[in-house]
Amino acid sequence: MRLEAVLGDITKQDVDAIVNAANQGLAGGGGVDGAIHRAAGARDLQAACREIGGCATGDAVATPGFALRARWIIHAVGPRYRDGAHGEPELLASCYRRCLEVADELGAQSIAFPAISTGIYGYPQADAAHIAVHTLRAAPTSVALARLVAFDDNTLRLYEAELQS
Ligand code: AR6
Repeated sequence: MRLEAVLGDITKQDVDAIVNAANQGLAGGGGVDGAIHRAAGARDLQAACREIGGCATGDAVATPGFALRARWIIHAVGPRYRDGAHGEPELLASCYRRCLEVADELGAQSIAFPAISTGIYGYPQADAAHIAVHTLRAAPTSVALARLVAFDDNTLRLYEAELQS
């Protein structure tokens, strides 16, 4: 699998599946979740999420992409960061692994990830970038391309450093 990092808006990515940084209730919210709901069509996406009902922290579920260019949205629920000693690294790594597993089940060839948990959920950006790159590199998958979409320059720099290491 090719792994790359770009600066941009995940809702604009031309990939088979984009990942949403969701909450356990799949209830929508701010940050990237709000942007994805607006771009996909909030009514359709809310109805699809309601039908699924919810998702555990560390897990991921798929809905259609509706008005997005991406055919699917994979909703992953990252951990809320407390101090790093409450299973946060394992739960964040699990999100990335589960997204690839769901992508494989869907037959998606390309997937774009936001920096899960690093906004409202408070995960330190450098630690989260390390986990994202190392987990994706180690995961067995049929996905051909995984793109890490940074929404700010600092996150992009962190991804680039991890990709070079
Ligand atoms: N494209 C790419 N990345 C983005 C975009 C975008 N359009 N918008 C924001 N980001 P957050 P979390 C980045 O807070 O920390 C929601 O209310 C943002 O800069 O969206 O996992 C959910 O419903 C940051 O780097 O997600 C949950 O309740 C990253 O996306 C909760 O927030 C993640 O920030 C989840 O919090």
